[in-house]
Amino acid sequence: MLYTNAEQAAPAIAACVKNKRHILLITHVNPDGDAVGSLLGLGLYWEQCGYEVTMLAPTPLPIFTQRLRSADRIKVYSQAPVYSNTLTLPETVDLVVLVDTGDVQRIARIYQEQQAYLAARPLIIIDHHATNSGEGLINLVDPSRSSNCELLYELLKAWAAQITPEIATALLMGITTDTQSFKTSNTTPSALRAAADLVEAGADRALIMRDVYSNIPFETAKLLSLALSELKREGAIAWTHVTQVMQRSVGASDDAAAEVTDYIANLGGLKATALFKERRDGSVKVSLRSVPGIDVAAVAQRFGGGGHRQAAGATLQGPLVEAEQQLLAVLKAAVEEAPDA
Ligand SMILES: [Mn+2]
Repeated sequence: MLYTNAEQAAPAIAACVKNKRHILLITHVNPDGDAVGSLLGLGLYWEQCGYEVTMLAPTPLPIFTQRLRSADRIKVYSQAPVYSNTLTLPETVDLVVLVDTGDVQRIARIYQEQQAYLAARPLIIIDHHATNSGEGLINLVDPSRSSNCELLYELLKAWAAQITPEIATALLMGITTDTQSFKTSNTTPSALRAAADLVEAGADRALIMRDVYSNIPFETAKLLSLALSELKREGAIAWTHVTQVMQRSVGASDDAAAEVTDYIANLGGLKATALFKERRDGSVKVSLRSVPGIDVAAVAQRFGGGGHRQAAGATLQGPLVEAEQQLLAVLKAAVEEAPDA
């Protein structure tokens, strides 16, 4: 069943959850603020209702979310004990809920290693990616929402849920980060209203601002300077890259490249930007941003990726130079086809 609206989905999700005891919440690989906010916002609420809840991220949380109260409640699959190599998921789980995850494969190793486990349990998907394939028993997919956390807020509101300051802070984190601080085109009146309601419910706005925006590690700034020195422009497109050598030379973390993506997305006079990040295994992660009218999700999908019209990503095979050439050709065509954007 596919719902595109929280109010319509609320009774069906509530009915499915009602007779369950142990809920496993999972989000996407390389979780962002919206992913972490979604796990905590919904997870803490269901805990408050008396369910046993396990919150799981495929890979470690970004630094800026780690000071959220309860962030340490989230288990990280890739940090499973080395002796087993595969994290054993609790047998008592009788419902799996995927949040902020456009495609089940985006739970990465969990998807590959836990297929039998997942197949044996009902799945609910709650997401805001237009590219969501809707593989759950119940799917709530509303691409009009700025963030999955905004969608979850609508769902909690439909349930007349009690939103504690802790839940409010988690959800506001997701709305704030997915709208890049209320700057993106999906900063709708409803996103702003949700944020206002959450502040009213006691969300710690100051903590989010300090941790997300005034907390850039020194090594990340050094990486930014290296990446900006390689910035290139052709017409209305600008791009740059982050190599493993660059990253290692300044000791930057794996998620430092996100700062480069954000920085170049804020340059004026451009229609699209791309950051190519070389991964340890030699594959290349591209992060695309664009102005309204240019659909970078469609560009990403050509390479097996996905995301939103104005912010999307894909993983390409290396080497870096070839990945750049292939992707830029498609991106240029997309920009040229939309002369009015
Ligand atoms: Mn999101």
